[in-house]
Amino acid sequence: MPIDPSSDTPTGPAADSAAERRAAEPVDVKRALGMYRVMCRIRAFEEHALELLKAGELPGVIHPSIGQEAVPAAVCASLEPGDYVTSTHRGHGHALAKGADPAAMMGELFGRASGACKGKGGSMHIADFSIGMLGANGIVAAGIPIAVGAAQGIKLKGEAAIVACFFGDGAVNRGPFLEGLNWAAVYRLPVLFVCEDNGFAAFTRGAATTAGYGAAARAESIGLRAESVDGNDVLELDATVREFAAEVRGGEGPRFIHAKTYRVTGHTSLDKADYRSVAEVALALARDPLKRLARELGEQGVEAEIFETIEAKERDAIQQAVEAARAAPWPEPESAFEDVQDQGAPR
Ligand SMILES: Cc1ncc(C[n+]2csc(CCOP(=O)(O)OP(=O)(O)O)c2C)c(N)n1
Ligand SMILES: [Mg+2]
Repeated sequence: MPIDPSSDTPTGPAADSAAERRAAEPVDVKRALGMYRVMCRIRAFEEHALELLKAGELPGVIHPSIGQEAVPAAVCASLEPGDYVTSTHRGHGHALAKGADPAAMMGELFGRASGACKGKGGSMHIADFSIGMLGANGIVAAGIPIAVGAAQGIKLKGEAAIVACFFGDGAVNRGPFLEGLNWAAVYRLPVLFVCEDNGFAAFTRGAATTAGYGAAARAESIGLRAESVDGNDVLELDATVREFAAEVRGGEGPRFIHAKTYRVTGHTSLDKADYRSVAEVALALARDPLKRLARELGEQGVEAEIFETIEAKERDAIQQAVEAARAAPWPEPESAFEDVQDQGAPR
């Protein structure tokens, strides 16, 4: 029997309210198509990157988020340009959804001077402060205290912004998760915590390493309003994010969303993920967030051509980003000493 990806990790309390919230309102087609566009952009970016890696055109590896696109698309649909996000090692979707330029991101993957970090960061360290993207991060759970610190800064300065903090299901078993949530709750900081539960922490299933009722229950135990939602249903996510983000923005303190999704690829571009069955992956593919939204909007009368046009446009834009990155110069060797934090370092 294949494992149902929707039920292999603990989901905790309030699993039904998100679905009820979503069912209670008519679909805003324009907003839904906007999220569809963002999901297509993320999918096209990563599929192109995987091809380029296979062809030997890109150095290193990437951590693809194919199958998980609904989470950043829905979360960032409720963010303002002045809001912030913190990310993970699997961060392309977070940056793109927050408005990062695909050409600058592709330039970064190629290691070129045109990259978002001038070619010094690579896939796993993309940051762009100009759009509030505070950085991808190779250390599991390290984005959590960064988000909380940013939110403390916002509060001290009396700003109106909020922080969306993305992290994986593996992060909930590390110390910074408790530290960060506790601090945010004590100071009622404007953070929307978003656990992207893709079923795995590297090669291990979440259920094998997570005790009790899981992420949302842990957040509730600290006093945060928390809910588990279907992370492959962008409309369900959107309905919950809108409500929770409005509360965070209104000064009600941090909120927590546990989004159940599925990592369709391996952990990295090198991982064949043969520790799971073909049938299990097929089950997840049937829940693909892009196809699901297209099917549902189609039932409401949105023509198939609209989805095809959006998808083709996003693919073209990414292809152009690839060509721009290929043509961009390498960083000058002297630039290795620019943008480096050296305060207090011995000379
Ligand atoms: C502190 C720390 N421990 C271990 C690792 C090695 N590692 C990299 S990704 C990963 C799994 C993370 O799982 P999860 O948080 O669920 O994120 P996902 O990869 O599923 O997106 C691990 C253990 C690391 N990068 N940092
Ligand atoms: Mg995971």
